[in-house]
Amino acid sequence: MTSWVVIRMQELQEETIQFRRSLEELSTGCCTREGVLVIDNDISQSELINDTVLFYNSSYDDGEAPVMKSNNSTNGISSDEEMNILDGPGTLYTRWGRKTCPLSAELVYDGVMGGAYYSHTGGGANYQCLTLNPKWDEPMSGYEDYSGKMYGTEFETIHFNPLSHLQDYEAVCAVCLVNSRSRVLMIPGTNECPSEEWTREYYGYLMTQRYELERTEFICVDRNAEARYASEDNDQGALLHPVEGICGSLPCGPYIDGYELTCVVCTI
Ligand SMILES: [Ca+2]
Ligand SMILES: [Ca+2]
Repeated sequence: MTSWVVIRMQELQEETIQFRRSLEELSTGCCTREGVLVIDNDISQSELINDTVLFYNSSYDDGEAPVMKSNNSTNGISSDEEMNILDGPGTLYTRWGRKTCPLSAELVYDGVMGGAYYSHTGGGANYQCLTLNPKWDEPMSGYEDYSGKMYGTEFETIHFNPLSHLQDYEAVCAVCLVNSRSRVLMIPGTNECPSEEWTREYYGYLMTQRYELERTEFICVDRNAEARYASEDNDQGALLHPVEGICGSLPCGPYIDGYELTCVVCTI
């Protein structure tokens, strides 16, 4: 038998923890809880525990929170973990400079930062979060001239006190899954989110490759960045430098000439 349950997801702060808690509340018959979940019709404890709850594409009423339907027909799969993966539209972001995710998100995978060599004019401009578990499909040994090249990504922060201890170390990264918030925003120039409705996932420094080198992109690197173990040799590769604001073309006053820009990654 298939029964449909309509669940309205509202603002979730610390969503992972609260979502799990709210499932318990739902299973004991609780129907509403402000800011967590509102369930429109009854769902029994056995249905929640024994059946996998699958959330299909959400639809939006005018001005309403996303509405999700769960089909709790039995399909033999049942776990909280499954529910967490499927519990909403969700979103993903890359946490540059750390190999773990904050409590507000779940780790999808961690890896090392990669990119094109700092002086190469071709290849990709964007930094990558490379898996530490690569799989191959008919690779050919040796170098081929007609190829792009992927290098590791080193901190070049010797002149920037907050990150100077990372000089020449290779940066790590993590891809993080947010279950219930569905929009992600990186704001350059601040380490605070726009309002309390937003969840600050992480904050840090805006970084890119030095202005005299080839162009990469601007990314937000965690304030407490980590490096790959024992990677202090100067291997070069793609590089990470802090970004200074230049006032004049930028409005002076809010921006101070030569100050290194902060950044924040927020979800809602
Ligand atoms: Ca290195
Ligand atoms: Ca400076």
